[in-house]
Amino acid sequence: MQSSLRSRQHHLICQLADCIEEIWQNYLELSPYTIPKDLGYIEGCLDEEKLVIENSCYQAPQFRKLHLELAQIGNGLDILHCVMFPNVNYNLPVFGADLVGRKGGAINAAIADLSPVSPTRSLPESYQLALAQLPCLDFSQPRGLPEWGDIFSDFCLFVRPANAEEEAMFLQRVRDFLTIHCQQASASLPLASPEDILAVIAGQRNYCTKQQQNDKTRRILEKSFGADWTERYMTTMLFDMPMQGI
Ligand code: BLA
Repeated sequence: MQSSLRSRQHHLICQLADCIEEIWQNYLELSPYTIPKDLGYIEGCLDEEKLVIENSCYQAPQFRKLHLELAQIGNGLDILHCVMFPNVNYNLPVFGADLVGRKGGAINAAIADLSPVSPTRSLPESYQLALAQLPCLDFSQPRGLPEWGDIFSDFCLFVRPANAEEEAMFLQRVRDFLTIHCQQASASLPLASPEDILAVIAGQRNYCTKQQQNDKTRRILEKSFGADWTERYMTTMLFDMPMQGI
């Protein structure tokens, strides 16, 4: 699963990518996921700077899509994007993470969350109990969520890590989120009632609709690939919705 881009990226992105794959391999029964053939490795040009995207995807019994994306713009801006979409017959939250930073410089945005998709907009009780056990963290530069960010949970971490210590704290917190999530998912039972499944579908569709409103992501992609390609990429690769009915 080694990628060529990874070794050239900001060290926190490289560490987080390794951590995500390690936990997926240790806790989940991974199987291949077919990426649309032109969307695995992508190159485009942004203001004459090259944009490179590397995607790797898996699936597992509880997850319809496990997506890890690494991107680099020119030789400077590094991005990690990760989403774990549960199968719609499991009432599980969506794990998401995004890191945006300058190679050799700071990570400007580091966000990670387990976002509820149930009609009550709250995490399953077992998640709340496990997450409440984690120590309180104090970051010197917390960041505020944009308007579409009402999909995120109370446990959402969105910061600009100020130094190596804060970077390590962020990495450990994501490791804890992923470990709790994989343990909870492995122990969870599929939903039986069509109404419950339809509610999860609606929740995941809302999550994707909101994420597709992230103009900062859209703008970066549009500059390199144009509006049509970006719309297709955001709706098929980054935040594809499950079908409306079953
Ligand atoms: C912010 N995402 C950003 C920013 C950029 C990108 C450039 C602005 C950084 C900053 O404000 O300092 C770019 N992110 C990308 C690109 C890709 C990407 C190009 O993933 C993919 C090719 N975004 C996600 C996920 C979450 C997320 C899964 O993809 C959360 C779980 C969140 N990104 C997120 C948020 C912001 C952000 C909340 C801040 C948006 C804002 O302040 O308006």
